[in-house]
Amino acid sequence: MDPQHAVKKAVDAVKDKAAELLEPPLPGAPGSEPPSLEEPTEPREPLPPKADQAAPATRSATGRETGADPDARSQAGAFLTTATGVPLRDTDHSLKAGPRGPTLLQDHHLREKIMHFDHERIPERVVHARGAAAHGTFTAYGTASAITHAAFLAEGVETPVFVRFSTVLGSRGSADTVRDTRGFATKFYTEQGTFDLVGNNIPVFFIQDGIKFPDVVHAAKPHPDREIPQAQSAHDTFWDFVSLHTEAQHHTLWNMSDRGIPRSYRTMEGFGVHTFRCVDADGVTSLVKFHWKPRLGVHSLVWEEAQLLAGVDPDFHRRDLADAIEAGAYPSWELGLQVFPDNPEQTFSGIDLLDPTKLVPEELAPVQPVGLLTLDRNPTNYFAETEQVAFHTGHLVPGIDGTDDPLLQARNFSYLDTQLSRLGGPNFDQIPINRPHAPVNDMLRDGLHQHGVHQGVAPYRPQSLDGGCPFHAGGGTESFADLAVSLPASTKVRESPASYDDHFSQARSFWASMTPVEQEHIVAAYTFELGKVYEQAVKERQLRALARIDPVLCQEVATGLGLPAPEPEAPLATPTPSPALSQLGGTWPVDGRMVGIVVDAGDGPADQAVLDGLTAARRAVFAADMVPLVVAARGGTLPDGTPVQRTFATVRSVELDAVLLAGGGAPGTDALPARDAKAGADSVAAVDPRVAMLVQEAFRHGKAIGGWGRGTQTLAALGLVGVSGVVTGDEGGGDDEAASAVDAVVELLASHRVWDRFPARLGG
Ligand code: HDE
Repeated sequence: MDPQHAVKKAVDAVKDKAAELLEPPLPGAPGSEPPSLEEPTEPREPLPPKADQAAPATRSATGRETGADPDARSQAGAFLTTATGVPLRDTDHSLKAGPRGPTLLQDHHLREKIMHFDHERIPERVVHARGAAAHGTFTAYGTASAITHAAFLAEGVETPVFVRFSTVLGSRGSADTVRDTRGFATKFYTEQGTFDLVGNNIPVFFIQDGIKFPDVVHAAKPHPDREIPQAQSAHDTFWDFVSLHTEAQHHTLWNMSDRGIPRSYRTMEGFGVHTFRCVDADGVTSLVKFHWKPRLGVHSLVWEEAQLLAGVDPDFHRRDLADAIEAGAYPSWELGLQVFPDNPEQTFSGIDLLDPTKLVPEELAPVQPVGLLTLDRNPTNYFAETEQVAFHTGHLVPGIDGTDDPLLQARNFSYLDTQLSRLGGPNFDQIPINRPHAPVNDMLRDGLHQHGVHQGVAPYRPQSLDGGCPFHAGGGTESFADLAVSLPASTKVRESPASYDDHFSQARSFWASMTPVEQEHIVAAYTFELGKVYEQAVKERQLRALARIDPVLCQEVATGLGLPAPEPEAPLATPTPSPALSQLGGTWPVDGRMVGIVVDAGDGPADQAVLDGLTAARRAVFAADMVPLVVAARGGTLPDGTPVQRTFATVRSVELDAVLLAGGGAPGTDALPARDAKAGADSVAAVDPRVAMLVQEAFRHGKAIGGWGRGTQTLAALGLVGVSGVVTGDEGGGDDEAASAVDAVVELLASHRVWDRFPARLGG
């Protein structure tokens, strides 16, 4: 290459890099390089994974680092082979007796291909079937060392993790945004073996004893006769159960609150729910509850958004997690502990720590941060990683143990047992995503899908033929010790302690902790769900339960149902509000938020200002670590080459956190009711009806809206100038107007929604 050409190439590369930093690529490309238009015919190696993707660590089936290239496990080589590596010339035609003849039984390639396809499915999880996951790292602050000798919690220790989020009720293909509890399960691959923290985004549970788990799940899953409704609690069997089994009322109230419809997995808290027992290096024990606190704050959808999203983008949470990681907006959470003295009663401030329907308010026991979790890599293969990962509450490490919570005890049995039918045998710990990062030296042998090639002849103890190995580990902090916990003298019974009989006092406190707008949402959620119930008796019975939570809540829901509100059946305890339970009132980072920028620009001279404003707005959105989506009447590119990501036909307000109008949103040529029903909505002259709907929905959902230049005119035509949370620059437009509109929108987004657009009637 001549030197001039080399210099030009280097300068171009620097320019490209600078442009990429200013306008990084939008997430969502399916492959690591753009495909050719024609089918490729030149043989080449498989494409590498995308830059944001990672696979499980390369460990042997027994946990040893293999040093192998991580790609060694994926398909290799340019040419098609059979499952046994025999090169193949053709996979498009079966072997037949003549071109029109019957298929021959001797076609071993056809048989192998179809046999494998026939068995691609495994049973989905009986609960938490729908999930999304990511790889990351947990870095410990060292603050937990005062109460536990767990090595991964010592200062500065970095532990690889895999986290799977999930809904509980829906099937594997159900929508993400349904009203439900969310799973938050973390696998820590520690040097002392694997620790699984298998939690939820709600700190309490429906039942106090694991023996009731099949009951609550049978009640919540679709009705067995018609198998409807999918992924919903708004049906008779769910409300039949929770209204009779009133220990479920506290958890149900959380589900009916905004916690049941999170905005994102990135904006959810996580809770270990049960109380665990930690032990320090001197053998002193403490009782603890685990909390995950999201750096982005706890945010939720509004119900209409959640419902629309279930149709518009059923993968909304899955996409959001993957896109944020791909865009470099890495989600992170602080792990925190509530610590309680390990007293013989196992209570704290009168709260029974073994009752999983109760929480301990943070005002009584503050959450003490002990480390930071950051998710920074997407899986390379959904099935291999997200589907095959197997969590287990019995995966504990030295320094952390369970307690006698009867819900936890049943889980310790269930999570091992369920993998036998889900993953087909007892060797699921040897699947790549489940392999420990600590050396395994067990005496477990054989079984279906055994991957280990064990040496020696004596997998038993005591023995001398293999030199006595494996030996018992020493009694220090490096080995797991079952803690010697004293038990009171007792009698074998099938009953619960008296303290478990209180089903309402904490539900009352939760209601009292909500701000008025959160209370309004709860009223609406109960009214919706019970409104979907067929049997009058079930509705009336649930109203009786609501009367014991709060008479105003009960009255409001009863009014919506057209039923009388019953009186409480027992005196109501005085609630103790816990402000920490409310989601409102703070400001948080806006990383990875989606901002739609509507533009209608032709190639006339007046349009140049619109395009310049758009460029300035996109840059400002990127600079705020958010993702801009350009929305125009048609796909392709704008006159200045800016790519269009959404058209008026494909966009919907629910996929956006804020809407900016860089241009006027003049009607597209396809604004015809016959083409697109949305385009037939009531229109305002000179504004495309779909743009009008986009803005009106965004307004209704309390989202930040901004406009400048012709965008201001559009907002004026829609009657949205001078109203709360709508930022308008002057009608002349310009770069500065655009950038300052983005700044104002960032400020609004920091508190998530424009809350004063939701005036609440309830008094708090
Ligand atoms: Fe689970 N739960 N659970 N659970 N659970 C499962 O395990 C079970 C409970 C939770 O992403 C299953 O591998 C019983 C509480 C999460 O893979 C199963 C009881 C909490 C996940 C099972 C409970 C959870 C599961 C289904 C009552 C919050 C998804 C497939 C005694 C602290 C993990 C599987 C993933 C999954 C049983 C109660 C959280 C059947 C018997 C309480 C996050 O084993």
